[in-house]
Amino acid sequence: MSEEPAVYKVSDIHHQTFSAERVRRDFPILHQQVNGHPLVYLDNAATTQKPECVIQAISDYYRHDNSNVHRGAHTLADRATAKFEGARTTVATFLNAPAAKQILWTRGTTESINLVAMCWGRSQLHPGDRVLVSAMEHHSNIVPWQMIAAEKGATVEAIPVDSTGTINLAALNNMLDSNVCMVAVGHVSNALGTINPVAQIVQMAHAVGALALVDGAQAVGHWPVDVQALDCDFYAFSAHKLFGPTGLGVLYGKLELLEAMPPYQGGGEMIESVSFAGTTYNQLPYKFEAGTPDIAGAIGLAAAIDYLGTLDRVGAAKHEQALLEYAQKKAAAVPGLRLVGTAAHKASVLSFNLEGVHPADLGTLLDQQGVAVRTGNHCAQPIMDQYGIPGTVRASFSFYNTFDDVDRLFAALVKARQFLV
Ligand code: C6P
Repeated sequence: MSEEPAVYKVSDIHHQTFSAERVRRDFPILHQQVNGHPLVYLDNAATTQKPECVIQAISDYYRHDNSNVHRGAHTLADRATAKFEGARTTVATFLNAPAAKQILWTRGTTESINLVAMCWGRSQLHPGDRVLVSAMEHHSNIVPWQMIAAEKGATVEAIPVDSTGTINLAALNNMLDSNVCMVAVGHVSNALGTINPVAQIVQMAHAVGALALVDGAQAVGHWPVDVQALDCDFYAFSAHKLFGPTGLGVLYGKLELLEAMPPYQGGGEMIESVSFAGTTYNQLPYKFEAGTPDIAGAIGLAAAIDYLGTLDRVGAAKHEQALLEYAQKKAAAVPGLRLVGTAAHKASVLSFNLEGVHPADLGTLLDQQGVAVRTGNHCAQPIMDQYGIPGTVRASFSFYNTFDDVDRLFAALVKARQFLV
């Protein structure tokens, strides 16, 4: 194994008591001017920024260890394989999964959900079966189900969501019957910020013999997740929303389900033996990992998780909630500002519209003042349609944001408003 350069040893970074100001120093990208203003990065639901140790872990891998995994008969290949499989164990520990082989690498949350739809759905769904998803899901937790349902003669139905962005559990209860095979819900809505009661939804699904998939894309960056406590059958997330690199995702699955599911991509690594008489598949997790994986990405994600391990995550979560409350108070004082997503339990996502202003125009004017937000339907068109709006402006906070960032957002908003209304 190569020596870790001293500069990024996570043991050197100690954040015993949470301080956003101190944590910000670990994220080089935050310290720049954009359009002549210090950057205020409030697009964390789209992707989180990467701490120096993640950037260095990836760079170090390419500088010292780059090789293909599982194949080589040489030292670099052994090092790469050890780091890559070590990263899988890091993710398993992070999610409290029973075993590392229950962690599959994918390209992102999107591919993780597609994998379940194609591998589990193709083998298990039958005509008349029902898949339930909430009305506020991201498209990646709707469309894969629609695709496989069309192929198998099943249906995809929306669990109602009310005007605050809260799932109607009574309606879900009425929808559940023995034809429901899968309930797939987001842990946190990317468009509204709602934190869904996923443990309860999993229990309700299991009570009628259905499986439950949780889309954790927007949850993992905010608090530690325990897949055994949730008892979900599948849990999906993307590394890039957890301070890791883009291009890598994770799918956790229960062992007996993963063992029983056929693979959906064929190629190298996923096989045990290949002949023209017939091919047999590799054991878990490799059965689902055809081709050369994103080795550097996995190493970067492990570095991100190690970094989070040095933080006071309870303190970080409290800080994010305080930012949200502060922003909500400031929003209430802006005439014509309407919050979209006002559920009782919310992650630090502030979605809103300003009367008479198109979200895209507002986003552009905020950017000109150095404030980065996302605008549009946030890949959650059904819930936008339900609310009769084309989209929203979304400011999403991470633990490295400050109260000053919130002040800058609202100062920029007031200024933008003068041009637009
Ligand atoms: N949401 C956002 O700005 P990928 O693209 O595969 O890494 O993640 C897809 C995805 C799935 N579920 C939820 C709840 C998500 O928020 C996302 C990605 C980004 O909100 C990009 S659309």
